[in-house]
Amino acid sequence: MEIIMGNNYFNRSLKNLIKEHNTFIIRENIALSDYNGIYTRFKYPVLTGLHTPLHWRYDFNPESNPMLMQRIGINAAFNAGAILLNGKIHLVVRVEGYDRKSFFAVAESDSGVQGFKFWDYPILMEPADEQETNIYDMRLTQHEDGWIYGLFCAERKDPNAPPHDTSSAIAKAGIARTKDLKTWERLPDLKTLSSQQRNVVLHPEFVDGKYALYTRPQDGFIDAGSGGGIAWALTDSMENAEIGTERIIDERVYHTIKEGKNGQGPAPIKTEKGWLHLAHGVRYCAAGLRYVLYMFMSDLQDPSRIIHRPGGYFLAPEYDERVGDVSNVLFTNGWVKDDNGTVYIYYASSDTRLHVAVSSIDRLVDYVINTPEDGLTSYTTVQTINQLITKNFNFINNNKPELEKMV
Ligand code: M1P
Repeated sequence: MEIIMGNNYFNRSLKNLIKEHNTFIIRENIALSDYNGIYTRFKYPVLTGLHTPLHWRYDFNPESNPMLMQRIGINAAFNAGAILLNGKIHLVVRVEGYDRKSFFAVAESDSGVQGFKFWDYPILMEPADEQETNIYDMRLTQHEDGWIYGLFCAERKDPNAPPHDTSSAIAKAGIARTKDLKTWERLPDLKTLSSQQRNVVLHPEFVDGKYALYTRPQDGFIDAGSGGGIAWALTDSMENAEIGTERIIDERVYHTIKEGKNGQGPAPIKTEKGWLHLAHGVRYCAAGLRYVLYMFMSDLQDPSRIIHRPGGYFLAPEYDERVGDVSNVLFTNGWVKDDNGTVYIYYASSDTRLHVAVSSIDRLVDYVINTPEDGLTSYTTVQTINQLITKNFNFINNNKPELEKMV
């Protein structure tokens, strides 16, 4: 290896590196054929750590990097906020370095299913204070006040942890706003009575003249303790956001996909029938925690009132998605509805990579309204299945001639 080093080696390696990276970035994504009528999954993740620009990771100067070695490693690209801006889908991605620090970076694509390209620089988000250590999971809300808000988790070491405890942390809801995803104004963190906050999301419209927040009060950093449901609270201002009592509107429930904890995903989408919500639910199992995605719908006039609760999960990790830095996890904090009613759902698997599933408002509304609720026991589950079987047999018996012509 040493023999071929020098300019030729450097130039050849750089050329190969750039060529391979470009091919990788523009790789065509393939819609998978497994059908449930609800959404379409795709073969490849839309973003991984390897999608980050080479100029974030390599020093391109042969003088200071004659062996063209990677200088800064990017471990993962996952939980992304999403927004349609200037006709393109933009993601504010949680990027994580080899050093375990997360930060935000914008990637954009024309199609929403492939070709996502990061902007030249990641976002240099001003910290709320010197103790802030890590930021992640931004939810973007295009609010009717004219600003795009980014709410995210801002984490710091627990100041009350004993000296030998180097992992206890406090999670707060960080707030920033922008008009173009380029210039960000950091606002004070949300003031709340709860000792920990994650998964805080801003509702896109004023409610009773106030800003409305979906929150997730929790006692511990990982353990929800007495909290752990999706809560609702109002604040007069986002410039000094402060909430009092948080009312749980979607509680965790014994022996369901959200028995451990749950959290609002992206900001809800308004439809004629109600607000569509996407969320994550966490259950306990022998392998640890299992994170899946679920949906619900809330009332148009009172978005804190849930009117439809389809039972079970909407999307769960499968195949390669099951494995990663934190295995058996699907998480979402971004989706986009385009002008045709197509919905692009950005979900991350196992805290490692980001995928897309494509659906439509019509399909999601139908799913939310017509999927049976969780009856909470094995007995009621079988009753529900039996009702569908009986309905199908009645339909078949009543429509035999027509059905025979079809097959
Ligand atoms: O590791 C899985 C997820 O864990 C957290 O979610 P929650 O607050 O519901 O436990 C978040 O840190 C999230 O980023 C992560 O994907």
